[in-house]
Amino acid sequence: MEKKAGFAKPEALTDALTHYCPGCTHGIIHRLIAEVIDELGIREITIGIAPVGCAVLAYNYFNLDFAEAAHGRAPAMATGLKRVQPDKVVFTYQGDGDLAAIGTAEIVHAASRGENITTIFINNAIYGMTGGQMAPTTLPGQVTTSTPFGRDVKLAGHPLRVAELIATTSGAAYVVRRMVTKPATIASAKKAIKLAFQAQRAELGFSLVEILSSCPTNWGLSPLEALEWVEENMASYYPLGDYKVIDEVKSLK
Ligand SMILES: Cc1ncc(C[n+]2csc(CCOP(=O)(O)OP(=O)(O)O)c2C)c(N)n1
Ligand code: SF4
Repeated sequence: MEKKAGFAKPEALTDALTHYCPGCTHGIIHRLIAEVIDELGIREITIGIAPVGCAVLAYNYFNLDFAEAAHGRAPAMATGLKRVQPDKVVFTYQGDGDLAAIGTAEIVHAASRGENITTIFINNAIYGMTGGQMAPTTLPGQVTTSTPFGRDVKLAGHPLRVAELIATTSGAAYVVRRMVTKPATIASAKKAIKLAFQAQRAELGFSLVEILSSCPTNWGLSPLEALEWVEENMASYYPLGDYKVIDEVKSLK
């Protein structure tokens, strides 16, 4: 049967089958990024940086130039690539273990320096790839393999709100939080990704789109339950919203 144009695979995705678990929203986010790259016509000039984590093989799934960074170091690699090739569009794709634990210094300083790069930050409140250990973004009371009685904030500290933190940096131009649980929220996430890339093309500085994402496997939930868990538990601790949008970015809309 002929595919409807709207559902055709974006050119910016390869034909490779992904290894993501059923119901994992990494796949949805990959597709949104690819659709945006196609719509902006920037596939030939875009360079992605893959993280360490479940998205470690992202370079196999995107049909564009990709580099692989050591755990948490994607913003440093993106900085170098963008500085030597300022005409390229450079983005990092990072999970919460990658970006908000081992990579905290890199992301804070890249944003603070106002590097003209884009980060797509996947917050699924857990270390997915390594077996479901506590991440910096694990919710208070959340059971993980390393917090079997639930995260005790007195012992393990409080979850880190990354969008709010990065929005305080002077070099950040566009910092927002979205989720991908149903058509309306997915459409909103896509618009945010597009605006982030447009901000970079307009040389306005650092942009970060945090996306609340599901990990049904390590949360021990069905795919549908996991989406509900994002809406009911994650979105209340990590409110969706625009945390920093400088005027020049607003005028791009
Ligand atoms: C230097 C280093 N330390 C630790 C690890 C182990 N490690 C691999 S993935 C990962 C966490 C990934 O979690 P996250 O970034 O949240 O991505 P997810 O798998 O949930 O998508 C860790 C700690 C590693 N590969 N390298
Ligand atoms: S372990 Fe979690 S984050 Fe990793 S692919 Fe499976 S559902 Fe997605």
